[in-house]
Amino acid sequence: RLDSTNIQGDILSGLPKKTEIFYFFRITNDEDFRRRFRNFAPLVKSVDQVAKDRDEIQEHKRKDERLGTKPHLIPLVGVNIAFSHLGFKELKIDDTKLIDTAFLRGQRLDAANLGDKGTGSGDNFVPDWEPAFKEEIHGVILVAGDSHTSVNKQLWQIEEIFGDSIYKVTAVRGDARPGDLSAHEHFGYLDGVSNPAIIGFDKNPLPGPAPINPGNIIVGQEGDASKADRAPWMFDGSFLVFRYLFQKVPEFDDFVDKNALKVPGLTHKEGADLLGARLVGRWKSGAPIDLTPFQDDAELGGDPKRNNNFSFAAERDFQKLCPFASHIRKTFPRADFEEAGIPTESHRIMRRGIQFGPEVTRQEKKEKKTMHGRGLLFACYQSSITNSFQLLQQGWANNAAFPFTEKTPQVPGLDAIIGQGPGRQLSGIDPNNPATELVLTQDWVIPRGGEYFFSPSIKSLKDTIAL
Ligand code: N7H
Repeated sequence: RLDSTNIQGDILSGLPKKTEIFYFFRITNDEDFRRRFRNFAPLVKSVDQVAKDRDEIQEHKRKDERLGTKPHLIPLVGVNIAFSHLGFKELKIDDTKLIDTAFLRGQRLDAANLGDKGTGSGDNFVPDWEPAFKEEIHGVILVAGDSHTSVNKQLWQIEEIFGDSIYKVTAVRGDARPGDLSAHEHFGYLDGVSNPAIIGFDKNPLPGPAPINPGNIIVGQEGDASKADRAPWMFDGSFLVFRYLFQKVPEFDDFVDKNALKVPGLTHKEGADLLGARLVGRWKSGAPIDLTPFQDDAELGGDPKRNNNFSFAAERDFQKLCPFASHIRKTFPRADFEEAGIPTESHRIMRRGIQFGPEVTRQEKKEKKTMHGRGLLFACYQSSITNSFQLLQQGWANNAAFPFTEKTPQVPGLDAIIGQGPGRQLSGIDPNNPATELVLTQDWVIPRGGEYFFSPSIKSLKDTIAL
């Protein structure tokens, strides 16, 4: 059984959030930092505490409904922390048994592998990132909550605890989108639908992909391929990948409009929506096109008992229902793998991102051009970055030949949303002519920074990090 009091809350429960700050810091004085850390550690919420917070939120929601009062959020914050390889080095903590080569090199040196744009080559490659993310970053503090007021207040307290022992490299704030769009990302699609259920943690997994062994997400647990090699302090931790991803929303909308699929019986707008759905693999409502290929079904999209219960099994080696290179099929190919006898569980990730930036303005819509930065603060947890995030981005999304199909000569193409590199095109977009390739005329997701971190257990925060 997992010890939910020992694992940081964001990893398995997801910190409840309407807003979240990722606060990137450098340690300026390691001894001072470790002494002060004793006062910081009690602020860090475990999976168990976050689950209780979620129960409290539900209880308030029910009460509002019972009394007929206007729904309101209760003031609530959650804090988590993670360190980069350079952070552990600064603290003189030996992290070599974390083994992961991507983590040990850091994301800046991995940017070229991920397909990020930049100049130079090899270890001299300089990604086209925000300047702060090209600096040395030792750790990230996550502060999530119901409102800017709660989160800011908590952050001030944290800054006071650490004083001069840390230097703020940068802080980025994410905010859920307003009103009914709060669970949708900026292109408009429902997000946070599909995350792996964990054996020994999720008591009532929803219908969908089989629950996975905890060690695919949590280091040292059953299913962690490097379990035998880890040092004891690494147990119950998890690698956190952060990516600062900007989205070109008016440009995406314009492309989808100009290339609307022409299907008898569908209006131009419906043809455009169908194209968008085939790029993502889901309709904006969240309904998977594997289950409802030609029209949206909002009820299905919003029903957690049905909206993840599909596997592409009906069309392994075919892409009439869902293109191979649609974002969700590329990043989790389900039966494309499993029917070939290849387990996918070691490549799953637990996604915990949040949107940032304002809604698209009237002027941006009119000019079909992004004028304000917006996108996704992408965050995900796993027990191996090389086998999960890095492989998903480099080996799958950016690889035109993936998934490796046996019976069709059609080349899948690049992931329509996050695929990077030359040859941004994909097949399977026109259900009636799946071999026809659609050229994606520009990138809609632009990486502008990131880092690889390790989020230690609650016990290790107290015994290994704090003095
Ligand atoms: Fe993706 N999008 O709006 O198109 N993603 N994603 N993602 N993503 C998913 O299933 C999106 C990114 C995964 O289990 C949905 O919750 C955008 C990166 C995985 O079926 C939508 C960005 C990586 C899944 C989006 C972005 C992934 C997934 C459907 C960047 C990893 C689950 C909703 C700005 C390298 C697949 C859902 C499954 C789902 C979008 C980034 C991976 C709508 C806009 C960088 C594994």
